[in-house]
Amino acid sequence: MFSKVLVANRGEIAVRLLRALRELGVASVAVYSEADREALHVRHADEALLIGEAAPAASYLNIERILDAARRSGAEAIHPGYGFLAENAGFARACVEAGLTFVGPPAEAIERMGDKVAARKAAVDAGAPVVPGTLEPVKDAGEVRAFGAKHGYPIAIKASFGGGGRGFKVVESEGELEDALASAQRESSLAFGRDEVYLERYLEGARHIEAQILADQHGTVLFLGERDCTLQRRHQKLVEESPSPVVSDGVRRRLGEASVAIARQVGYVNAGTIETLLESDLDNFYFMEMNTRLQVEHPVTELCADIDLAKWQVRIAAGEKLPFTQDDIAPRGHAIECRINAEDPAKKFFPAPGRIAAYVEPSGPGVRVDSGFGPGSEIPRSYDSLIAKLVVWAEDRDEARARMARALDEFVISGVKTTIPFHRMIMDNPRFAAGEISTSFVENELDLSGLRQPATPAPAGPAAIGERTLTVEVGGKRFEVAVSGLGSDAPAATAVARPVPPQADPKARSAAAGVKETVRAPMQGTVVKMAVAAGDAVKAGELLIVLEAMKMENHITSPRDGNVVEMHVSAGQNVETGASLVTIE
Ligand code: MV4
Repeated sequence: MFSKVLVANRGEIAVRLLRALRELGVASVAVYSEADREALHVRHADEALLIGEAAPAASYLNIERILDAARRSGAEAIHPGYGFLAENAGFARACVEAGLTFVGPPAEAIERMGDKVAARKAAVDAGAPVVPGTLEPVKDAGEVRAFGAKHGYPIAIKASFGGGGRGFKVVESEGELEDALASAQRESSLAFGRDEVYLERYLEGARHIEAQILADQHGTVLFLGERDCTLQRRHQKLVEESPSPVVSDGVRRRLGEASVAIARQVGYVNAGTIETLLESDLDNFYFMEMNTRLQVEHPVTELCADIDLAKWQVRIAAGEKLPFTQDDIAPRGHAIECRINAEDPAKKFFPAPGRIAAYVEPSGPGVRVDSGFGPGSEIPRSYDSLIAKLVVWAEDRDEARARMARALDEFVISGVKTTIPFHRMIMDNPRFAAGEISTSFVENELDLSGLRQPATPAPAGPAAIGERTLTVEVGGKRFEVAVSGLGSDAPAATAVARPVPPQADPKARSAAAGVKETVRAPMQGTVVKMAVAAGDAVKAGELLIVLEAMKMENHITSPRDGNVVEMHVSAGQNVETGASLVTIE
């Protein structure tokens, strides 16, 4: 076993890994950026080293600075966590060249799976089912047209070096194909510096099922069960569970065999995840890609399989042998994870960074909280918005849902808006309760605009019992007033879920003569394409502008039929949320 390991990450996953090292009796090193001087993960390590400024490129993504921190501290191995450098084959290689152990798969396996076309070939070679599609990158629209003629529509265009929904486009018909291809290529080069794309038949109403793999250096490859990650929004997972409520024993057995075969095919070692789509018939699954890291949602597998994945990652990297076989793996019960993000679910999950005021974690039977923050913590704007993962285990799914609802009610976070009210509503949603959702559920079937954040609890102490003091300004003069019946007496989260009202046929909304309507930017971003010009006649739903935000392209369409009377922006321009884009009359 190593005597000292460096954790090249931050937030909840750094805390998770530092805890694992402490339990293993291995000395730990944290690294932190200037934005994370007060961060919780720093306090969980035996020593901590500042590696650079807040910008990820200057710190958590900076290979040289991380290797230097390892040298300075005398660490023998580096655990990358997820995100940042976790799936960077160059980093894995640089570790080895510096005489350090990378706690993860061999660089060759990361590289092979990072190329999604090569990954599809590996899956085919392993005899696993892959989504019908190309086994080479496509170069031009003619190839897409030929694929459509052969396999029909819709078609999925995907970035060969992509992930996370970037460079992913669905083509519904031949007419959309050229624009979609160009858009996927632009998005892909922007996000990944390469514009190769490939094609798949688009599977409608599919579920997102992933398989957890754990492999040692001695030829043991285990399947530890599946996770259902269907509940997402814009490719951001929100709720994960294990087992999947819709995976039969037969599908599970085939999924496990296929996943192990794929891992063996690429010489995989350490923890990894095979991502699949399960068709709406709930019988056919298809390999999509492999994630060569420990995933955010690994705790649901840990709770059901009763295995500590983080500790096994370190032991495997140190050369230890897995002491069990596939026959010893018998996942039990049901686990659910909710991602508690600093985001406002009523405002399209807009990031809500800031300083946490009150923070009280739930506890009690079957509850686990993996958190990177606490009372007074700052959620910096520079990184993702994950505050904590709330994970529960129970004997069955209904008990797990009830336990999660109870734990969500106990969880107090004030000072920043969070996804807690969203999750609380989901736990009672009849469709979720029945396990009947697809990947479009959050976007198409929920109206979240009425979701309310819980009232800020009154501060602890005598004031919390009956009375608290507020400062009010009346006519510019400040008064101290004692009020009662506020704070802790206020109702808890009122979660309102209403079905989305049927959309009026946009075509029926014809242009009311002389009435102007200005289309505004739904988010801050860069105008990358102007699809119309002043004077053009447009139809409801027609593309007006392509707005790139957070490396994703957003199509801004016309709310109704009419004429473009004014363009307020031009290509290349940066716009703020709410900025006027196009006026239609
Ligand atoms: C698909 C698909 C249907 N058919 N591929 C979205 C991001 C990328 N990782 C893969 N994605 C999808 N690929 C084919 N051939 C549907 C999705 C998809 C999706 C997949 C998993 C979880 C959520 C999703 C939400 C929308 C679309």
